[in-house]
Formats: sequence, C-alpha cells, structure tokens
Amino acid sequence: MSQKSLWGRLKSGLRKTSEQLGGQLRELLKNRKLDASTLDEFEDLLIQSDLGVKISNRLRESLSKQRLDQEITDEGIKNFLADEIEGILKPVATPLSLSKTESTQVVLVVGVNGSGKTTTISKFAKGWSEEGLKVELVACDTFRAAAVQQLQIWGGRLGIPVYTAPDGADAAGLAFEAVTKAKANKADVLFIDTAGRLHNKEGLMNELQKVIRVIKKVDETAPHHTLLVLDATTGQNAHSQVKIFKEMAGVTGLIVTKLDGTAKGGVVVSLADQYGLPIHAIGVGEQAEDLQIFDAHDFAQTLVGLEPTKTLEKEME
Ligand SMILES: Nc1nc2c(ncn2[C@@H]2O[C@H](COP(=O)(O)OP(=O)(O)OP(=O)(O)O)[C@@H](O)[C@H]2O)c(=O)[nH]1
Ligand SMILES: [Mg+2]
Repeated sequence: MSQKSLWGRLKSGLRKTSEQLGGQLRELLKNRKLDASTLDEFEDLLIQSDLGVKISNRLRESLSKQRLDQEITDEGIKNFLADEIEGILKPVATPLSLSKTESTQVVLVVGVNGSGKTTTISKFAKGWSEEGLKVELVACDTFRAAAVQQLQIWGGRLGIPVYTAPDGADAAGLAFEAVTKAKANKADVLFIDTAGRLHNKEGLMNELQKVIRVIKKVDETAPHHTLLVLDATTGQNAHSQVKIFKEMAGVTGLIVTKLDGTAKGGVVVSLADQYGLPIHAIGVGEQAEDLQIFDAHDFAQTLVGLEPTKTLEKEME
C-alpha cells in the first residue's frame, strides 16, 4: 500500500482529535499575542485532548520561553507542538520485533474486554505469516465460545493452527499445551489470546498470572512479549490499566486502538511520557490496514493537523 493511502487512513483515524486540537488552536491565536492568558488557554486545550496535566504544563513553559509576547501563527504553533510531541514519542515508537529463530517466541496479548486483542492478533498473525514466519494461535478465553470462534475464523482464513479447549476449560492448562505443541511444531511465533473479563478483576489477574507461571514451565524465557491492548476512547483511564497490567502481568509493549472513535488521541502522548513502554502499533479504524506501525513523526504531525513531511516528499517525487 502506498504511503499516501496509509497516511490517509491515519489522517481520517485521528480526525476527531486533530479537528479539536487544530481547530481550537486556530481560534486561540486569532489576532492575539502569546501572552499569559493565551498560554493558559493553550495548556487547557492540551489537557482537553488528553495529553495529561504534566506534559501540557511542560509544553506551556517551553512555548512561553521561546516566544512570549511575539506574534505567532497558527502554522507556527502547530509546528512547535508537533516537534515537541514527536520528541516525546520517538523513544517509544518501536515495531514489535519477531523473527525466525530456533525457539518459538511466545506473545501473550492482554487487555480489558473489547479493547481489540483478538483483532490485533489476527492482523499481526496475517502480517507475520506473509513475512514467511510460522505462526500459531491459542484461544485462552475459554469461557466465551464466540471468542474462540472469532480466532478460529481468522486461523482458518490464514491456514494456521488455532489451539482451543472445551468451554470453561482451564486457560492455563490450554496455554501449557499450546506452548508445548508450538515448540514441537517448530513454530516461530505463538500468539496467546486471553480473556478480557472474568467474574471480577482479581479473577482476571489471577488467571493471567497462572497462565504466565504455567508457560514458564515449558520455557522459562516465555512469554517473550506481553502486549497490552488499550482502547483510546477510555482516555486517561488507559493509565490505570497500564499500571495494573504492568504490575500483574509484566507488560512489555502497548497497542492503542480505536483512535478513530475519540478526540482523546493525546492519550498516546501521555502514555509514552509516563511509562516509556514501547508502543508497537495503533488502531485507527476497523479495516486490516487500520492497524498501523506507530510512527512518531507521522503521528505527531497528523495529531495537530499537519501533513507529515515524508508524505509531501513522496508526492513530489
Ligand atoms: N473503530 C475501531 N474499531 C476497532 C479497532 N480495533 C478493534 N476494533 C473493534 O472493536 C471490537 C472489539 O475488538 P476485539 O478484537 O474483539 O476485542 P477483544 O479485546 O478481543 O475483546 P474481548 O475478546 O471481548 O475481550 C471489534 O468490533 C473490532 O472490530 C479500531 O482501531 N477502530
Ligand atoms: Mg477477544
């Protein structure tokens, strides 16, 4: 797919946030100098877009140092903001790294119900199968027949094995069996899909910890990646999910989905700043192409309503 159409998807996916942020920045600066009251409004606007209080305050300070009482254009302030945001995102914008190796890489995927775990696994499985890796899946959400079925449909389409167990079976037992079989099959990657909801949060965390304990019995270096899938429409709530899952399941990387459904896209920036965990991918819509590798420059530019320079260069070629 061309750069332009990927960016088109990113642009339409981030539209709600960029319209709020970009539109209000324009209003804010109409015939005004960058005095203290404009800076206050600038800070409020960033907070409204879910960038978080800490970063919003830092950006206000940084802007005021550079340009206090100067005339500033709409374009100027967007460029300032995009550069600052890109600086925050750059250290965490890391694609998930999987390769052909001697031993199976186990990727555990966690997150609350409906956040996009199964969708993400399906798209990752497709991508790595196409790259030539031998991928297998296991449906550890054993309490929901629909969840198992959803994964089986994807596995069927891709022609890859999906391990399942009867309704209500022990998730950890299934995970143990799947890791054992995937290793015997010399699979390159095994994705473990997990439940997002059990009778309560404690039950969910206990089950996840049990899954982790049990797969370590097969391979003490597993899971090699533990990915937390977050729904961006929950805004700052995503922070408490990161804290809990990080503590309970040792999250190694994040995927932020449903950015198309919210004006709170700034939450990606506050997550990056707060935890420093790699952000492997973002979801900006329901199509397969809408799960994109997270690119700091493209995201920052698009979020504030600018066009990434790479796209411009590509168009001029
Ligand atoms: N608009 C939009 N929808 C998405 C995105 N990612 C996932 N979805 C949709 O969100 C819904 C839930 O996705 P799932 O992948 O089933 O979520 P899950 O985490 O596996 O959910 P449970 O198995 O119930 O815990 C589906 O209808 C997806 O199509 C996204 O980036 N944008
Ligand atoms: Mg699911």
